[in-house]
Amino acid sequence: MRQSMLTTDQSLLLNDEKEVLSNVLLRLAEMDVPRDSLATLQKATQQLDELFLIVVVGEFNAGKSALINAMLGEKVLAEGVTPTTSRVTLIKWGEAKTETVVDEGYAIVTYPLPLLKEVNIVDSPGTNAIIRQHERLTDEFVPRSDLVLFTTSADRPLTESEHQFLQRILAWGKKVVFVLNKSDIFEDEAALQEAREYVLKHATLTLGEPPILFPVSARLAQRARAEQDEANRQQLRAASRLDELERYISGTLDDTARLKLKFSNPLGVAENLIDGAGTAVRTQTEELQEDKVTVDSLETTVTAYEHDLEIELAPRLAEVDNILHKLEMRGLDFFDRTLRLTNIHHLVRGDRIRMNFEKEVLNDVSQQINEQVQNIIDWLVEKDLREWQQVMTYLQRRQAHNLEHIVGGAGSPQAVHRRELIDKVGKSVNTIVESYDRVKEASQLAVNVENAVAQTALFEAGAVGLGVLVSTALLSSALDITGVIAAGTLAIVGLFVIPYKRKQAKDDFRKKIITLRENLHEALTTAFKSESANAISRLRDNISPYTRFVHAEDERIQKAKTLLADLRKNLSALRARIETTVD
Ligand SMILES: Nc1nc2c(ncn2[C@@H]2O[C@H](COP(=O)(O)OP(=O)(O)OP(=O)(O)O)[C@@H](O)[C@H]2O)c(=O)[nH]1
Ligand SMILES: [Mg+2]
Repeated sequence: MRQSMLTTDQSLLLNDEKEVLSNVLLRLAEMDVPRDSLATLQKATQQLDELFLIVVVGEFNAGKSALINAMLGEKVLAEGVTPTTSRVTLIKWGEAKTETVVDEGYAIVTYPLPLLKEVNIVDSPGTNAIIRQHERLTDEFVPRSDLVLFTTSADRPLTESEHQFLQRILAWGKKVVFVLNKSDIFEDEAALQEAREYVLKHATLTLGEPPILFPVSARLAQRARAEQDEANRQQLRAASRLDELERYISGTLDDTARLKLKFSNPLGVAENLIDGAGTAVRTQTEELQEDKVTVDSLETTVTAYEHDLEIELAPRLAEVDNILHKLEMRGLDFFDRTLRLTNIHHLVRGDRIRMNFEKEVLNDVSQQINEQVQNIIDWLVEKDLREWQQVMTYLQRRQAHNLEHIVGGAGSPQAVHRRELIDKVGKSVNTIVESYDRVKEASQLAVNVENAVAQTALFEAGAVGLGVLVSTALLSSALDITGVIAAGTLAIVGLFVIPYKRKQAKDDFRKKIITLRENLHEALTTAFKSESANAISRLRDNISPYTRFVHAEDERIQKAKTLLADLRKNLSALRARIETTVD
């Protein structure tokens, strides 16, 4: 037989195709394509390695194994007069000669013959031998075969068991070629002709048309291989008539249409799977659509919330500034009114001035500040609760949509997972909303803000300490004034000392207020910003298992789409190559 049935280009194409297909297999495996679909593709790909499959059948002792040995030119299989081949045996290419008994009825033999890279041959036990093994032959190998060599022995042509077997395999519509082996046993051509006629006649009855029949002698062909003398060798070879059979086999296997079909078959399987995966991906896209909308809404509302907190906090904190600003105004006014010469009699009464200062200036500033801070806290708590409610509404809407659409089946594993996630996230959000305790949240916040404020240097110069500091300053200036009165004249006191003291007291007071305002502003800003940030991250933490999953799914689906498109492109490129390479 020829060493190779493929041209170089066809061999290259075959290699490339195998590579592309194994890549398709790998990629599809990553995409959760059902295992049995992958197995189908794997099998179809493997069949490229068994590009041509010849199945040899016939009764025991017909010389099936001998015929295969003759065609391979090597004694690969055992021959014998008693039933010899006991298992269906696949002979394929391998680096070394090996025999693997797969099970009782099936064995694989490998042999390093180049021809076996393209042609796999199945040898079989006699048709009259163990029936169980025929099932494998008729159901597994015959359907996959390109050619069935129906071998019958010239000394008992077409036996009853062969005939029955022939009927069984006809259903597959396979090409069956008859080999009348052991043609060397006949003394003359007439006897051979008689045997031929017999086979033709009976086979025609079964097939409905005359079969193709090759009388050969496997034995003579084997002898020819072993013969050293060229003339003898050629004579034996001619007498074996094996060339005619081999030419026929090559011609059949070389058939362009059939070869194209062989090359295309696994591509069709791969395309089919890719289409399936594409449909799955499209379904997943649809399933994800509603979630993307929900996630977008969730993200938009949380971002808007974050933004609101940022811009609404400033005017609220400005209210606190305002309280201090009014305090400053009152203070300055107080000094203007109090620290004057006409008031000199009162000035010596430091405790009275301090009382007046507390009453007129300090007033209930601490309480006002407290109230405003409390207002901010209430605002924050209320906003937070409303945000949680909003998030819950979105999740509930999504769940309701799920319930409506669940009728058509549970959907992909991803869809199921996603639904469980929404359920989980929804429940946790629900629990938070339902157990939201405004009072508790507010008092917790108040503690946090107080702590933050207390941690600043403010406490010393703060509202609490303010009265003390201011009155100390006042007292000292008042005492000084008493001293001055004792020592100097009223004119000097009135013209220079009192305005000077007034200015000093005002400056001092203003400085303290500014420090107080800055410190308080910063402490409150920091405290509220950190509380806002906490609120935001608590929200985000709660919904993130869901949003993260939806984002990841979206990304995965996009990638899968690109990948499938690429694979499809590779397959059609191969198809185009098959058209040009096999013709
Ligand atoms: N005279 C002659 N004998 C042959 C020829 N081919 C095979 N034989 C002999 O026939 C016997 C059976 O050959 P096998 O090849 O073992 O037959 P088989 O069909 O494989 O038989 P099982 O494996 O038992 O089914 C052996 O002794 C072979 O030497 C041939 O062309 N002419
Ligand atoms: Mg045999």
